[in-house]
Amino acid sequence: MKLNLIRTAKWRASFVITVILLSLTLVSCGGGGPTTKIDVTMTDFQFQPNQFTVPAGQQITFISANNGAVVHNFVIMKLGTTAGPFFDEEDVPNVYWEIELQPGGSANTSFTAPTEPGEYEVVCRTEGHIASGMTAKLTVVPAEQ
Ligand SMILES: [Cu+2]
Repeated sequence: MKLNLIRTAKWRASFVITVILLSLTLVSCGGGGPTTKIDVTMTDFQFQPNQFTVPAGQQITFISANNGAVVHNFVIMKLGTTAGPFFDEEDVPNVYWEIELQPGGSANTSFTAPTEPGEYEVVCRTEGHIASGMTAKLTVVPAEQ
């Protein structure tokens, strides 16, 4: 009887641990599915998170805060284009959508996701920030019919 109780307790503990591990895995993968809401924190010099998946052509709510000490931008480059190692004048025509946030600033706005599915580069165009690693990836997937 006592042994059975111990076994049950052990089984419960391993079950709880499994559930916790599973939920952590789901959270760290970001769920994988497309979302119509992007909530991103900008710091010196990162986007957190730095991967987004949205449905093509849909209105995307964009919520962001700049927790850094300098100006940051969220710049979505057009499909098939890249800003390269630094953003300069010749990259301007390749911008799909962008927003600039002052230090301590925040935004609650929206934009229309590109209609063409694919992987879009996201960068911060403030000088030197791409080199510092301030990039992200926007994946556009076909919208559900
Ligand atoms: Cu930046």
